[in-house]
Amino acid sequence: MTNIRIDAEPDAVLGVLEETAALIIDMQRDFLEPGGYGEALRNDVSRLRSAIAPCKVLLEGLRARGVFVVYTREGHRPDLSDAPPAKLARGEPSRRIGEVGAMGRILVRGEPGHDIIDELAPRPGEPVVDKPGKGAFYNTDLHSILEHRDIRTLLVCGVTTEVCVHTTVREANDRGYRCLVVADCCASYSPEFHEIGLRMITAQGGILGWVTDSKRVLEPLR
Ligand code: TIU
Repeated sequence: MTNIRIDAEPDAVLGVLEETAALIIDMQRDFLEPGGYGEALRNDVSRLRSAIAPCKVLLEGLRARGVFVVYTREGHRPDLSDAPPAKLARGEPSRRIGEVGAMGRILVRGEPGHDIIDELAPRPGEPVVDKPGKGAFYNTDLHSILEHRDIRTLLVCGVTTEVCVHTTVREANDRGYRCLVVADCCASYSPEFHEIGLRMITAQGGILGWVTDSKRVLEPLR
């Protein structure tokens, strides 16, 4: 077992490398590329691209040390039977979930837009968890996957900071995981929400978890 110390706010985290996993939330075309769900919700999708390069560097460093990597994707069954009507009803009718966009049907599993962006394609052996909601633990087998590996600490990356990353961190925190949110590997359509979302995690002595960055994660792994 390899003990590691990762510098973070509000304080450093002591963990075990073999009990640490990277959780890459929803780095999908639907959120990061034009013509998908993010754009359908009237967002400037280019704002999320800042997270791509740091995620790439972080993943390369983590993989070199054998750290377990798990990906998630938000999306629904082609018949939309797993999508709550209240979620389906949001947005302009022609650009709602299930409608045909530039990357296939919006936020539907199996469509080009649903896939992870090419820059961060998962490697063989890295599970991809499909989730119907914002939180990665809701109606998925993520908790089992992590428990079977004795994972206790999560390095959380992805989009968007205040939506799926935040919801997942809250769910993980309640399940006993130590969450380190890797700030430069996350992004939001709203820079203000990104900053405030991170502050909400570390407030009150780390009420929901810790915040760090890719450099500080990789430092003890060199
Ligand atoms: N709209 C928005 O900011 N996010 C989502 O709908 N999903 C995720 O964050 N993945």
